[in-house]
Amino acid sequence: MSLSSIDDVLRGWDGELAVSCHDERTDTWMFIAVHSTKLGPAGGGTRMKSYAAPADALRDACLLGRAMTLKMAVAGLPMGGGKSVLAVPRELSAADRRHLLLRHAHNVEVLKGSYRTGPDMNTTSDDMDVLGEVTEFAFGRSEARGGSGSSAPDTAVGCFEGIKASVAHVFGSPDLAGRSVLVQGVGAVGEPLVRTLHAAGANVLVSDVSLPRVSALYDELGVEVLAPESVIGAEVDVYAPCATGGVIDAAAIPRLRCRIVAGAANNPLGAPEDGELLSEAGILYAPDFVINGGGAIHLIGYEALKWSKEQVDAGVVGIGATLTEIYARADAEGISTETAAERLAYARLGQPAPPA
Ligand code: PPY
Repeated sequence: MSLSSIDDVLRGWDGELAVSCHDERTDTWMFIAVHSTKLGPAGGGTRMKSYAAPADALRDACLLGRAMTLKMAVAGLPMGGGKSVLAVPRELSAADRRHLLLRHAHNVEVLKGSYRTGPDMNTTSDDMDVLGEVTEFAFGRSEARGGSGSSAPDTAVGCFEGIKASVAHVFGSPDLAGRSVLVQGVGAVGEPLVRTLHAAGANVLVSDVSLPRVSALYDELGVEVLAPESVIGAEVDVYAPCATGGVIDAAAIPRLRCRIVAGAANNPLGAPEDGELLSEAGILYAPDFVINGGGAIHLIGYEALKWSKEQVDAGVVGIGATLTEIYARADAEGISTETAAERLAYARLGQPAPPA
């Protein structure tokens, strides 16, 4: 990611506000980006990660917060969008991690419910339990502490439904038997996704920067393992990025040999216009904020809306139908699927979509 200044980040951002502080004990920059409260309190997870510069972390929070606004709107949830980033300089000791989480919980509490957090990259239900000692505005606490537990399995289910809808659009049938699907990143979401795809008869390929993770799946399911540098050029029906964002950029797109990009990673595109480049390359793109909405549906459904399991499951499975509708609109209007999805979100927000 390029080095950027706070000036670049906030001038170009259409969100409501970003709050920040620096934690001296852990040398961590802490950001909360509240992108929109138009449809309800801003919701979005807390990400813990290292960045080259504080402004890069702020940019991540701002763009991820915007994606949350679109995600909530498309999923029909009465919430706005936001995100937090704890830009740690290194992996923290347990005591330092707890200190940082308690400070973050205090910051969330200061926002009095206008921003509500949850687990995200490198944070878990256990971390939400720590936040819960200070603030009630943390979704995804453990079931023992009154939360709805990990939303990752439901994110995987939504992604699976989205892959089927995408395969149906391109190949005329949602049947995954014999279809090749490459899952990049086999963590909390990617791993259950691999199992579901495998059970559905797909020819699953996996890649992860962590060798133990992929070798466990190789031993158990016999899935093919790809080196991280072979992912972009892999000849597969579906490429499912389920790890970090920014993997599909102007340099990667001409090298892609897949028919479909449909994965659970947030912000997989390097830049907004990369959605158009994928479309021009004849690759069907499942917009991230639609296909990865299962986690938000799980957290908000169970905890804010008090939905039953049947209602949450129906919401998560509905991601397939939402994508089918977006693909039909994109075809009918001659626009990219990213643009069609953004227009759907902005229509629900009652705001004009930014120019494509
Ligand atoms: C995500 O879907 O990326 C999230 O961050 C999930 C979420 C949704 C609502 C509150 C907290 C986290």
